[in-house]
Amino acid sequence: MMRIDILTLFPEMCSAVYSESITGRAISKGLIEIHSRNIRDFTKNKHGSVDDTPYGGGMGMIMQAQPIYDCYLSLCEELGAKPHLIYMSPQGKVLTQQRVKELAEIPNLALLCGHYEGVDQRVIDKIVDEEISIGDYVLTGGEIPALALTDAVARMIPGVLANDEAVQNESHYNGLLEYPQYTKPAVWESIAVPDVLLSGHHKNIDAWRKEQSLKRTKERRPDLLEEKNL
Ligand code: 4GS
Repeated sequence: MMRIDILTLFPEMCSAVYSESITGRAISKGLIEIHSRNIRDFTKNKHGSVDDTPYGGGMGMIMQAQPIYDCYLSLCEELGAKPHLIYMSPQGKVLTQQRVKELAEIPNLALLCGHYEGVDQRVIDKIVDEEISIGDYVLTGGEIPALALTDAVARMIPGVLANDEAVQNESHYNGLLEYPQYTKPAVWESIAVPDVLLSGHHKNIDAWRKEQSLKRTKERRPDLLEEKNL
């Protein structure tokens, strides 16, 4: 079974999110284990602090190596193995659906969440296997990125989603954006659903959806098409 461990200063923030909805159900069904480990529990500082000012000067505080390292070692001990440790940071490679699929095959993932201005580079160099960013913008902590990655990985595990089609048809699964979707009523605010969807002609419906996906991708994300053609 797959297991994900989140190394964080805010374990309750993480568990509050993954205990709900589809990830919560996946945990109850025994399809995935998700845990959070509080980095602060591993401080050896008498004040319980986990950060200090940067050498060389500059703004803000830096997370110290020792509590992170000891938190990681205690996880390794509990697992009886080294997990694949990912540091969530804007310096990492931007996460893609392709990488999500690959990560879903790794039995033990651990996600390190930074806070403040950063993490002492020495502990990153010593234990981190991979750095991943969820996008080119800056958050206040790595928890939301870790939860985004956890959510994306969990839904790739067989049995987590109701039907496998839900996985297959979605945006980015085949490198294209999703086609537009409609539900009842057939006319709303004088706006009708496209005729083809009411025709019952499945070949035509598939062709229309494929064409809409391509059109949308061309208009909104031409970069995805270029990537596909490479
Ligand atoms: C991201 C991101 C991020 C960077 C954490 C500043 C606190 C913050 N992490 N993808 N220090 N984007 N991290 O913004 O992963």
